[in-house]
Amino acid sequence: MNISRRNFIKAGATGTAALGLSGSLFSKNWFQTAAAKEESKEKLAFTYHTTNCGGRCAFQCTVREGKLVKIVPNNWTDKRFSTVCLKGLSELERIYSPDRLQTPLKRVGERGEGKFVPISWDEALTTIANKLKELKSKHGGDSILFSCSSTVEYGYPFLPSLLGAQFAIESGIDIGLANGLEECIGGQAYGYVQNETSDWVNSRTIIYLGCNILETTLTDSKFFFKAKDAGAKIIVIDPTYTTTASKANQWIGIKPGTDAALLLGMISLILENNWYQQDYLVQNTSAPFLVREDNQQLLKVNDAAEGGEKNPYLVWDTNSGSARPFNAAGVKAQLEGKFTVNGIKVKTVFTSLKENQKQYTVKWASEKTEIPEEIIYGLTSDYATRGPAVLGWGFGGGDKWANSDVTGHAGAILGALTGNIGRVGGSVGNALYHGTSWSAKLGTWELPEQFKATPLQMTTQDFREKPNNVKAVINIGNTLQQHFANLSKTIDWIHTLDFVVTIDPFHNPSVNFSDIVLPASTSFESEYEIKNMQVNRSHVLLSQKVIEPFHKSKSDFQIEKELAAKLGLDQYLPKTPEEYQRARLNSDDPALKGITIEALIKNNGIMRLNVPDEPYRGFMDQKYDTPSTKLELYHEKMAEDHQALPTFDEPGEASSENSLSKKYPLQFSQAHTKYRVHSQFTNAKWINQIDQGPKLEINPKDAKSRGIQNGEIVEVFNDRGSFKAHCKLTEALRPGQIRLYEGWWTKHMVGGNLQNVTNDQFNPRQYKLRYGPVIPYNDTLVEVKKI
Ligand SMILES: Nc1nc2c(c(=O)[nH]1)N[C@H]1C(S)=C(S)[C@@H](COP(=O)(O)OP(=O)(O)OC[C@H]3O[C@@H](n4cnc5c(=O)[nH]c(N)nc54)[C@H](O)[C@@H]3O)O[C@H]1N2
Ligand SMILES: Nc1nc2c(c(=O)[nH]1)N[C@H]1C(S)=C(S)[C@@H](COP(=O)(O)OP(=O)(O)OC[C@H]3O[C@@H](n4cnc5c(=O)[nH]c(N)nc54)[C@H](O)[C@@H]3O)O[C@H]1N2
Ligand code: SF4
Ligand SMILES: [Mo]
Repeated sequence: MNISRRNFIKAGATGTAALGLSGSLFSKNWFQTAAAKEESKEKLAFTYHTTNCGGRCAFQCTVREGKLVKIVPNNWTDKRFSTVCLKGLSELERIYSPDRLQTPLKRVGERGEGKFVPISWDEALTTIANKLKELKSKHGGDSILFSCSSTVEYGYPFLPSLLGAQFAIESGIDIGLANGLEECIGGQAYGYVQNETSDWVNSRTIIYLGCNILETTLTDSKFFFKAKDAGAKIIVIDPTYTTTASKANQWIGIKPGTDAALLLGMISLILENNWYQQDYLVQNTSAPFLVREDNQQLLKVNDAAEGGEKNPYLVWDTNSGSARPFNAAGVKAQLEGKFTVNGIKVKTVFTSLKENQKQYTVKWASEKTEIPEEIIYGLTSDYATRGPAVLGWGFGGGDKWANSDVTGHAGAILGALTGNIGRVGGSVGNALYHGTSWSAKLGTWELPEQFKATPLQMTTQDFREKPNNVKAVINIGNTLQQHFANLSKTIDWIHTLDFVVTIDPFHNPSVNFSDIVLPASTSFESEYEIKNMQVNRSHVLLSQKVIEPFHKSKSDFQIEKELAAKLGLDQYLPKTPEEYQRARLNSDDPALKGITIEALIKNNGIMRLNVPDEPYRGFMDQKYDTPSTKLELYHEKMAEDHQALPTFDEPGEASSENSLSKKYPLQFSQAHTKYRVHSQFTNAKWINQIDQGPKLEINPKDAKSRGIQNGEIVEVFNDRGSFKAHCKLTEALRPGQIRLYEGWWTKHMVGGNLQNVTNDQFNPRQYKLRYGPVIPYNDTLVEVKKI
């Protein structure tokens, strides 16, 4: 299964109907494009889109006299993936945008002022290399932090090791729900659903919880509609009436930040109505394990040591009427009950769950979520009784809230109660990115032993406040805007650093805070015929050079290589991207058999792995990557935080229980839009014709009470800061919530940046969880006023 986004960046293929393009574009001829044959000055090149959008469309590009003039979908072996969206098509214009960084720059004004002079590559790289050498020798390699945007495919795989530096990508982002889910299932990263989306045709009920898949994984929309056509009931739970909600069988509006309450209410209904799968719970989960009443820990053979297969947890064996190891031969575990073992009072995890759930009646859930009781009942009945069911969430719904771990945990329990994990047509987890598919283990390029990166010492946001050794940030992309909430704190931190570098094709807002700026090429440009390669959606994709590096830009590969040379260390690196990709294909994974650079070139850059034709389905053997190999519903280490079983927790900030809501009564949501990928395409002129600049969306009721008319300029503010934008009145948003799609550059705003107001307060208990605390961007209270 695909597990890492670093090499993979959430994958792709699309339902063309959603794109609103004229029908003729989608004729067969267009897909097959014969045009190039007629023009001798034209060449075709094959690549894929590296933007972090959930897509991963592969392109056949037409280059005429050195210029990219046409993009059409490349032919995948699996034709369902042959797609492109407006953003892909708009690259024809955007990569030639005036916002491109043209040459290396050196800062001459204050940090943040945006005053630079052009310098040569030699001066830029020499300055950087000398500074990094100096920092490493004075303060150690860990004083250098590489902070990388999620879209950057060649994320400088060697320099952090050569320098002993730290490397961060999406630290504290998109891991809130996975934190809760993966304690139960075992580590996968990002907590993707267990089954590939093409398995949804086998589902009877699909619930999208805070997941706007028809915009945020456009290319999986055909699997959404196939499932709907095959009879799945599709239910969207979202505070906002979204594109996905509009195509579902049912939309359930929910009060933001209360997803855990809804899932807890559903768990109670399943328990009360005996809608749970008793045999599944006994065989595949920790439900029969025994919880000690005295210290809330699980009873094991040796209680002084960690539990696992070798030091098994005990269950109550109905055959012998005694406590025995869960994995001992002949044991028949009892699901419910209270017992005394060696004088210690214990009860099963299932019994504890039932007791913990008593407080979460459907009435309680209805009050918290503002969803009527009968709707919660119908939803739960659809989920638990119609057959295989998917509970699929996104990354921008319940995830970007301080209480997201509870939601993830409750979701895992729902999947376990109903036997929907490791089941055809079932799944629980993140439904975006085509995040689950057949995969293969690529080979690596090894550096000599002495070169090792320093493991990331904390969630990057904490570098701003906790004692640490970071003195230089190499920002690859736009992380200073995107990867930290509460921008003024980020700027204060930046001002304390010795050295800041940005490497990006565009003059994004992070650039202005940098001492040296390097113009990177886009994913279409390269000095070399072969650019990169990845395993995605059960295929291997190779990207070729489409055009020469534009202006004086260089590819990330070339920048890393030349910087390594300045450090006197380039002899350890691959000489060309091709050499690197050959090393990665050098693997004994049978899924890669016969897949070579030559074969990939012959196949226009796409080959299916040697894997079965059917959809990937995880955990069909019911073996999990947990200490007990079972689904672990009870989280011992969270007992002192009252989260051994999911226990409702109000949002960190955006809750009506919070007294701050009197001063700042509106919750500020920042969803992701089909028109952009985060902070990319804000400057795509063709798309800007449809999506004309930032619009602060607000319900007419909230606008009226503040005397705000459609289109007027408003200020959004709280104690952290403010920003200004034109407003748009819309009934799609519920009263009490406002929204601005994330990612807009500062220069596109009427004033400020949306990140000025976002909540950066971590939930302390989440430091104990596997991915650390999540940045609660959406858990933000604000007020709005007319200017
Ligand atoms: N307030 C708020 N903030 C958020 C979010 C939110 O919902 N609300 N969402 C968060 C989420 S989920 C995510 S994943 C992050 C995303 O934020 P990022 O990971 O920063 O992603 P992008 O904004 O797409 O930025 C990509 C940058 O990389 C540059 N780039 C593109 N290709 C290349 C390349 O080949 N080489 C180099 N060197 N640069 C390249 C682009 O020009 C762009 O400036 O944002 C997070 N920030
Ligand atoms: N086109 C495009 N595609 C993208 C991206 C992009 O920027 N552009 N970004 C990619 C990345 S990195 C990510 S992380 C994903 C994000 O993908 P999604 O998670 O699908 O995106 P969002 O729009 O952030 O949030 C999903 C929905 O959650 C809802 N929501 C907000 N708060 C709550 C809540 O408390 N409860 C519930 N139930 N719902 C809530 C929002 O109204 C929104 O409709 O998209 C990926 N795909
Ligand atoms: S931005 Fe559009 S074209 Fe690019 S990968 Fe995503 S869906 Fe495909
Ligand atoms: Mo993300």
